[in-house]
Amino acid sequence: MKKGALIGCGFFAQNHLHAWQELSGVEISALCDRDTARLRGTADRFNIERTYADAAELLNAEELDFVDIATTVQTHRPLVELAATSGVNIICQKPFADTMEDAQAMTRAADDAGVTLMVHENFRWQSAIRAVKDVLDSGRIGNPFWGRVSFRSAYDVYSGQPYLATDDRFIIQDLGIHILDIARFLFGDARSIAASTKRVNPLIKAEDVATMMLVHETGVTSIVDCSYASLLPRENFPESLLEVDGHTGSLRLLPGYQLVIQSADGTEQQDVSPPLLPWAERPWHNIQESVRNIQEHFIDCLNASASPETSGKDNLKTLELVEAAYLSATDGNRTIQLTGS
Ligand code: NAD
Ligand code: 89V
Repeated sequence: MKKGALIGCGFFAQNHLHAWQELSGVEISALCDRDTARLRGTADRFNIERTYADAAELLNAEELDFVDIATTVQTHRPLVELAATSGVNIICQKPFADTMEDAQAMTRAADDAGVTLMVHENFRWQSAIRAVKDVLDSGRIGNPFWGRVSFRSAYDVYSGQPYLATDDRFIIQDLGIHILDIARFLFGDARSIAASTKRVNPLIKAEDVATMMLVHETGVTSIVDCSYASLLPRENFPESLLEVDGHTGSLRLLPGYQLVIQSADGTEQQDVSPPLLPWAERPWHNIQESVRNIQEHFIDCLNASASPETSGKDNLKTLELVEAAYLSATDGNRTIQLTGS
């Protein structure tokens, strides 16, 4: 049995706790939040007795295999470094860091301490995205040469996550980071990126629209486009739509989780809708299922002493794309060459 503690009992952490409770071989034995009302409410809801207002106290007092850090980005570095020096494994929410320097410091701290560090980069764990990856790996559409990963919505994300309206960065750092990670997952690491951003909603501080073009090491060119300012006939939140063209066919992941595959054998349509877990609610069920899947992967990796798919080191490459996209957008949309971190 792996024993963990959750740090940060806010909006999204409730999903983590539902998922931990559903998984076997893992138990969340303590909670930490500096907001006492949130701490108490979450402890009561999930029936967890041991609670702390301070993460250092938690780590001093508890015998843990891991901590699950579900705070916002500003506190990730101090909490990850604290957990690493305490010798516990770490799963940390995205965005992993505000700067590459912070991200590199955290991966170094984990390496020095010999602990596993995984970033909770969950979109690639959505079942529809996994289904697309399986088709690509099967070779049914041949070698992909072009792709598009698209997330366009007018869903009100600000009421659940008010910081999204006031932070200095918005859609690339919060959502684009997932969509860029999906592009990496499907098409491989990127060699270059160019980006354009826009703020359409006058009531928020930062950009709510971003369009990016990536050239991948595999030779794929991809478009990654995100918007929270697109009022469409059908609201698709929080679906990522996909288009991939390969040498012998193509695929499309259409609204409603409909996957259409065109190959020399003809057209096939599959329903790749995510299951509605007992604790989940529409339309978030797609994200909620991916939370369960990524947390299960984390425990599997701890049990097998294996490196997680979205380890801290792996996530440096997604973060480098985020940083390069902002640089491009503020510097005439120029193409930025990536170093591979
Ligand atoms: P939130 O503000 O609702 O919750 C964060 C909580 O952390 C708060 O209760 C706060 O008091 C607590 N906290 C902050 N610093 C702390 C510290 N040092 N010690 C103890 N407690 C501390 O935020 P949220 O909306 O739940 O988002 C949390 C993270 O989850 C963000 O990084 C966000 O980007 C991410 N998120 C991820 C997904 C996803 O699909 N992966 C979805 C939504 C949010
Ligand atoms: O997944 C996320 O990080 C969320 C949302 C889907 C609203 O962008 O913040």
